[in-house]
Amino acid sequence: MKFLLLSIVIVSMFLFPPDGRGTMIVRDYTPSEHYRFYTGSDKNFIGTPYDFSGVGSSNGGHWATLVTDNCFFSATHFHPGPGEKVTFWDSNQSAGSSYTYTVTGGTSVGSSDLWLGWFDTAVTVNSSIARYPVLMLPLVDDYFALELYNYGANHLVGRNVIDEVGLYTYGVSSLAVAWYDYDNNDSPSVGGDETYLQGGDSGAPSFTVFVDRLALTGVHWGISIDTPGSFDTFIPAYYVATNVLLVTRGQILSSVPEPGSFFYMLVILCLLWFRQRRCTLR
Ligand SMILES: [Ca+2]
Repeated sequence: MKFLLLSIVIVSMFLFPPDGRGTMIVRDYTPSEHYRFYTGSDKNFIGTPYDFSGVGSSNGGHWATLVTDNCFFSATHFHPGPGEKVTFWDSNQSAGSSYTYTVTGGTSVGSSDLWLGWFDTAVTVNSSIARYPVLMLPLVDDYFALELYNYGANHLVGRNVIDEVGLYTYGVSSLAVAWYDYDNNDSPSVGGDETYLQGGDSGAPSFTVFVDRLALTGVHWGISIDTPGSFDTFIPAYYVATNVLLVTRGQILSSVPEPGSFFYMLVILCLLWFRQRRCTLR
């Protein structure tokens, strides 16, 4: 496992003033390439091959990434609260079909900054809104050098490459994070698409492409300044903890690659054990 350098000075995004939340920096930002809802005839959006319909936003600038019929990921320090409305678009055109749902609740996943929220009703099955799987690779090192599609404020999409995955001690908590630098020197190269997160990006997702489809790796958490770079909460580390919460709502995360039957059995046994204990304690 590659651990983060403790000399990196982190400034978490929630330290930004609420009314001054910036938009993700994309090194050679070009609206026709990086703005999902660009309307010009020269549109050449880098995300065109992929389905971003499951990434929704609220009028409050909060982000929600759909993972099951009713439930979504966001950030504990910056998420849509109960009563807030979240809109999803089923294409890369803001004038196209959109669907709006009201948040009814949510909770942090353990002591992490990962937020699991839910809507009062299931996102309609006819809307073709994506529910994203989590990328579950066998080893932590397998995530090193993975190419990301980072979604950010104002519906921008850029790219970056994971440099580190590990635990970061923050206050009394140890958080599992992925870190990617902003140094114009990535391998594989992402060229002018390289991203550097800003305050308004908190709670939005990072994906990687697995067999031509998007799979979740992170939710934006913070940035480093001395060595410019961005932190995501590393979702795979919270896969089981999220399912412990989801199973009480009759839902479950999906993952790619498809887990072996033994892994499934293990997860289900853990969940049943947990549920039984909860019932016993009532
Ligand atoms: Ca980089």
